[in-house]
Amino acid sequence: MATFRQIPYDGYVEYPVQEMKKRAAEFYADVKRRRTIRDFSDRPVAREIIENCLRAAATAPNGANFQPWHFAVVESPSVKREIRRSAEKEEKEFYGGRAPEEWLRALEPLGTDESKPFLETAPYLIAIFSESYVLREDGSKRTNYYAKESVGIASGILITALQCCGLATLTHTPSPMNFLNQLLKRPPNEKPFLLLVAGYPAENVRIPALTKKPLEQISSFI
Ligand code: IYR
Repeated sequence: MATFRQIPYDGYVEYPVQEMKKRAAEFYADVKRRRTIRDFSDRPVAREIIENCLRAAATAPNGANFQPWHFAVVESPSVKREIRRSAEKEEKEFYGGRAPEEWLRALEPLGTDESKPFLETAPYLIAIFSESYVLREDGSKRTNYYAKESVGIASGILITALQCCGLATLTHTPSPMNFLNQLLKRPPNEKPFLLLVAGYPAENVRIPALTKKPLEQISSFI
């Protein structure tokens, strides 16, 4: 196989150390304002904003540059309605006993339940699919290495990009979510990874008073 042509890396920007410290502190201050919300406004959002956030997500580092993702962006009210109907059906079973007791107890403090009106209210649902393999013309499968890791990184960038331009998100994982393949006409080599809800928060939205583990607990410098 041919190797890629090597070109100068002219995108790198070096900052003076003081500037780096300032940027790190500012980025943290900004990103820590992100909170998952469960109540969205129906205020429309310009498609161009979503498109650039998707372009940003697709810059993610990924296995062998195979870029194993697909973002199905749902604007259509009727498709949103169908997604809500299918998700609530699965979630009803999940909360009604399919989920292990321990899992349901872990969710209790968050107060989540099977009702998912935000799937219809929010202007955008972005179904993120992970492409675990690609079918070659001869019918054989080419593996996409580290597909889940790659799509996880891309999803993180997408969430941060959306926050950066002033939108709120909800990472929703109806379980199971195979119905998304059928509703969004995605092929069987793509597995639903995350259903990202994006839009403006509803007025007076409330969030749980969560805290994050301190740095000492989540890191070690060796
Ligand atoms: N998929 C369910 C359950 C759920 C699971 C976890 I882990 C959460 O952090 C939140 C919810 C739902 O979306 O309600």
